[in-house]
Formats: sequence, structure tokens, C-alpha cells
Amino acid sequence: MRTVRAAVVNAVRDAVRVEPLSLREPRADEVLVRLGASGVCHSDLHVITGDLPMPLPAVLGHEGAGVVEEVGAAVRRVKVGDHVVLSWVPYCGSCWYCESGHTHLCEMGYVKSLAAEVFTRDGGAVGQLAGVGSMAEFTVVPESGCIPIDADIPLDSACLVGCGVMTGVGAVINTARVEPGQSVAVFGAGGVGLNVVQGAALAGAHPIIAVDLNERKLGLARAFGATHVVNGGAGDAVAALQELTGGRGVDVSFEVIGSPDVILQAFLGTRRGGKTVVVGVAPATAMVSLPGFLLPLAEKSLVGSLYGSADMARDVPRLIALYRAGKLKLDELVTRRFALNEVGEAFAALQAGDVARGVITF
Ligand code: PAD
Ligand code: ZN
Repeated sequence: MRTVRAAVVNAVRDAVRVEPLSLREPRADEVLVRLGASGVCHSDLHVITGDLPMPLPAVLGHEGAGVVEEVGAAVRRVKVGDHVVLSWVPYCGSCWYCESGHTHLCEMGYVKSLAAEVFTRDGGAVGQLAGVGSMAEFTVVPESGCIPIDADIPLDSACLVGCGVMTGVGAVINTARVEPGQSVAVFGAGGVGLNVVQGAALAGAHPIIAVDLNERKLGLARAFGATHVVNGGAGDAVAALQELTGGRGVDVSFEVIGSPDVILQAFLGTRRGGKTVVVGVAPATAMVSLPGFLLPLAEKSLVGSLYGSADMARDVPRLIALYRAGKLKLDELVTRRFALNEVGEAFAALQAGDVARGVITF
């Protein structure tokens, strides 16, 4: 048992507090990680606002990277001293999804992590967001939640591969399988959406149209590969998409906000036979309403994308290799760094749209 400082949300809409918690030792298949950095993702904010329900209290943070401090007796894939990116879908390896090659859809890993009770306070359990809890000096995660990376990769850039970059690039490459020359629209150019933009650029898409309400985000989108930008607050974004694609609409559109209204815009801006990919997480109680006749008559498909449909063991090394080769921007995503006790400011900056990504460094 060790005492660690962690950013805790105690109840929906409560201020985030940095508190001392007890952290238990890793069990046989678990790893103790000293955090180097944790990105601040909108999904953490969804948990604070209650839009994404999860048992509280809980340690925030699911976009982490750090150094292995201790391993359980059965751990084989990582060793003490390894630098690791943390995965928020630890997988069991033996359920139907894992055995059919869809480890990101494993349900058992998450169920297990809910029961893991690694953090406690006065004897009561404090959960860890998505089985990670990376806004803490140390955390304990399953072996399958740790992907080793080379030690020279800066942890404050590497952590972003643990959520925003994998989710965004993976949505393009794995979920939508965008082809060179296809037209793409990205609604929401935040920490995840900018990675959809750079994923589309990697895939050779053209044009790549970014839609946001915030001019600063649109400027960033251009730097990440958008060929056109549309301010959704200044006019009809659907009409703008149609105008840029000869009246047809885009081949593939991505919604990376979590707004039912924008999901509708993305759907309407998709061409006949095209694909609308929903990455943004809408509030748990929200319903999405679409013109039903267009699903068959325009043969449009609407698909969700979880964690960029990633196989983390395969895809983390691929993205790190692209970063090393100068083909994937990570450093440029980090617009502000915060200390753990500045976590409130980090969430305020995210909410205000001031950052591409804010990162808490330890
Ligand atoms: P962010 O706050 O960094 O970015 C959201 C962006 O959307 C901002 O740039 C806003 O300006 C923009 N925006 C807001 N409203 C509108 C609008 N009406 N029209 C156009 N643009 C708008 O958030 P993020 O990038 O960290 O996360 C985005 C979503 O992705 C969020 O819902 C999060 O929960 C979800 C997510 N999903 C997965 C997954 O696996 N599907 C993983 C990680 C995050
Ligand atoms: Zn996230």
C-alpha cells in the first residue's frame, strides 16, 4: 500500500479535488505505473458533468503514459523500467470479442477493472476512469492495459496515443478505412477531431473539410492537414460540404463532438452511399433523430467508432513509428501543460476551447 495524490471526482458536477489516496500493490497480472503525463480528454469532462455515467468517486484520467515501477508475478509483456502507454480498454484475451480479433470491444476487461478496487480512501473504494485513473502519481492497471514504447519518446506526447490520437487516427484507418482521394469532413476539431484530420491526411483523403465553431481550432485543423475549413456558426455547414464536393456531399463524415444536432448535420452532409462515423460521445440520455428514409433510399451508413477500433498492441507501435518518421504530429497537440494541482484550470481550458490538448505532467 502506498499513498498517492490523485485528481478525484466525488459526485456529478463537483469540483475536481486533488486528494491523497491509498493505492494497493499490483496482483499477479497487474502493473504498477508511475505516471509521466496524462492528457485531459473531453470524456473525463463528460464524467464530471454526468453525461457519461460511471460509479463515483473515481480517479480521473484515461490518456496516460508512464514508467513501470513494479510488476505482478505473472506479467510477461512489460518489465520494471519500461516506458508504457496506457490503454483504456484492457482486454481479457479469451472472450468472444477478443478471440474474434476485436480486443477494443472486450467487455470483460472493463468489468474486471470496475471490480479491481486499486484506489481506496478511508477503506472505501475509489474507482479509476475507464480502468486507468491516470490523473494520479501512480496507478495499477492490468498487463493488457500497458503497451511498451521506446524510452526516448517524450511521455507528455506519448500519452496522447493512449486516447485522442488512437481514437482519431484509428477512426479513419480502422473504422472507416478511408481510401486515397476520398472526400472527408470532420465535425469538431478538438483533441480527438484534429487526429481525425491528420488521420485523413495520412490516408490520402482529399478534400479534408474541418467544421468547428472556434476559429482557433479551425486554424489548428489547417496545420493538421485540413484543406478547407468551415465555421459551423457562420452559415450552413451541410451546404458548405455539398458546395465543396460538386453538390454530392462527402464520402465519409466524422462527428467528433457528441452532439445529436451535429450527428444529423454530418449525416446530411454525407453523399449517397457514403458513411457517417460517430466518434463523439453524446450524453447518455440523448436520442439521435435522423430522416429514416435516407438510410435506405440514399444507402447511407451510420457507424460508431470506439477507441479507433484499435488493436492497441499492433497500433501503438505503428503510431509511434509514424511520429518518429515525422508523419504524425504529437508534440504540436500539446498546447498547455499543467501540474496535478492545476487540474481545475486544465478542465476550464478544455471547456473554453483554449487548447488542442492540455496535459498534466508529473
Ligand atoms: P474537445 O472539447 O477537445 O473538442 C470538441 C470540439 O468540438 C471543440 O473544438 C469545439 O469547438 C467543437 N464544437 C463544439 N460544438 C460544436 C458544434 N456545434 N459544431 C462544430 N464544432 C463544435 O473534445 P475532444 O476532442 O477531447 O472529444 C470530442 C468527443 O469525442 C467527446 O464527446 C469525447 O467524449 C469523444 C471521445 N470518443 C472516444 C471514442 O472512443 N469514441 C474517445 C475519446 C473521446
Ligand atoms: Zn479520451
